Amino acid sequence: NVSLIINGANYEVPSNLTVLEAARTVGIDIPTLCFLKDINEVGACRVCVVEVEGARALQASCVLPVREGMVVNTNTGRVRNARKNTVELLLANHNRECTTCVRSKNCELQSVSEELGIRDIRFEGAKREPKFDDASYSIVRDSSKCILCGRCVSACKNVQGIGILDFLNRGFDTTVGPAFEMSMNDAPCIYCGQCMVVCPVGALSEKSGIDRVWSALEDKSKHVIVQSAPAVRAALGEEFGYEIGTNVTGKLATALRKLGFAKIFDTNWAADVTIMEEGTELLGRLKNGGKLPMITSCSPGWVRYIEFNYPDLLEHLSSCKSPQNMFGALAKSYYAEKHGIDPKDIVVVSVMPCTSKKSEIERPELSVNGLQDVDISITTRELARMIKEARIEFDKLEEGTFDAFMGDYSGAGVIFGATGGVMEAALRTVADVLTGQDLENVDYTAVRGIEGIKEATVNIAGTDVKIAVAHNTTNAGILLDKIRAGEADYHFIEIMACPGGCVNGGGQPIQPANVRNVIDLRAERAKALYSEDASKAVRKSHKNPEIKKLYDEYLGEPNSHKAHELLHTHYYA
Ligand code: HC1
Ligand code: SF4
Repeated sequence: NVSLIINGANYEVPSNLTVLEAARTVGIDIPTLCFLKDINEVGACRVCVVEVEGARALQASCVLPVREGMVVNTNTGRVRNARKNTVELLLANHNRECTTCVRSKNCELQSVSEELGIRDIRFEGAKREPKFDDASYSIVRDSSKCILCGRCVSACKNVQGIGILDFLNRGFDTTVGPAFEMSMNDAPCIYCGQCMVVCPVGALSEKSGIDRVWSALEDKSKHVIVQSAPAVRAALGEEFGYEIGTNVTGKLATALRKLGFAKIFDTNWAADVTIMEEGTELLGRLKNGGKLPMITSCSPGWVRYIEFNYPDLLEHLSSCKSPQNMFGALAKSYYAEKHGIDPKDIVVVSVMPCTSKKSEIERPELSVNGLQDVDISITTRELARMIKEARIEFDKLEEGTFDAFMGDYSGAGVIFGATGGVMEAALRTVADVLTGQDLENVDYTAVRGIEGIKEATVNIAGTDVKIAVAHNTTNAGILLDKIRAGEADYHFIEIMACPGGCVNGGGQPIQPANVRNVIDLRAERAKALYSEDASKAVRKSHKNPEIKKLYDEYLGEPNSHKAHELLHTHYYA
């Protein structure tokens, strides 16, 4: 421990803290802007400056280690004035069109300006004009909103291990973007959106599909159905004031119904289908000497990552389409046939915690009979905006349920949204098949939790199945390097592109740094899914009655010819 004086009072704090952390632990708040714990600790914006006795210049507290005997002042005229100056300079050339900004009311620049009491801007900068990169299906970048905090650069480089974004040019012309000012569409960006959820302002946002959904809903010639991904229910409530980690499945269903969709279905149902197909594929590979380890293929950011960076390992990927696309393919075949609807008239909308899903649905091979599996993919955030625009009072909604046919799901389908969930869901089914029993224990706790790479050996009916689970693409890369070097003897691997899995996807509600610094969103949102799983009577995909019906009435066996045609795909080097 060290003792120091902050604002005239003596404190003893652990010696490994920064001044910012020390102050906050003793209840003295210091404003920050670029700082994001563990991700961006660079002292770039200088909003967190403090006065330290003996030092001439003000110091950025987020990168300043505490020292024995230090005397710190966080609230002098000089400090307040410096912070104001800094923010005013940022505002001087910021595109301050707050009323039309996608991040209005959820903007950290707006908040800090308000907290510092900035009422006019003493500097007249050359205000930047909107400058968009909107060439991709997933992400829109507006450099006129960027404040050069570096959070997106750090998230892409240090969290995801990718490094698409960097600082370009110098001085007044400094911007952030891919090298050579290339579009994100031309860079090997995986569209995970991890840059977006850490952006404090409106410089990075999803490409909105809201207008297309509204138009489809108005079009009387269309039959518009919706599917909602596992992780959406774990976070949507945050947009309406619910505590982080609240499961809002019932209200989500009612909100979707009120928005006017003809049927409200659930991607969880398709996750159960995925387990049938993927589990069978794994058993086949184990039996017939197929390519091992087999790796999951449901996270489109992850699929892009392996396509760009490890094309030599593509044979390891499961041939399964993602649940999102399995759902779409079955909606335009199974559902259409059973209900006598022309698939051309069906519009499939998906609500996803993900920005990469918007690009996934455009892949030409993810189609059936010339129709794309999924027509429009919107994020959890966009759904929240639609609910608000429709003036639906979310907190007052009754608890509803999803529609039968493609809406009933097992606990296994729910946990897909958290890292380790796909693996656990698969093990529940594979273990029953290999033992020929209805096993009672369905909790594979070794694959739960937010450790970066989890490994386990599960003995099933006398066979040791070696598994691994990785989330975020840095960890994915570590496992792939092992496979490439011939040092991995796993049978099955789950990989999700986002840290924590889909619950922390790039399309989820954006929490500001002051929340992210103290709450682990990955863990809290995952709890919402595991508790729903525990509450379900049916917790194994193959026990879901609607899944049995799908195979009995339509697909025959998992991995049948028809299943292959509709539900499997291929990848590109
Ligand atoms: Fe996911 Fe998936 S779990 S990829 O993380 O396999 O997005 O939630 O919908 O498709 O089911 C995302 C979540 C989601 C798919 C499923
Ligand atoms: Fe990097 Fe992901 Fe952002 Fe692309 S979407 S720039 S890969 S963090």
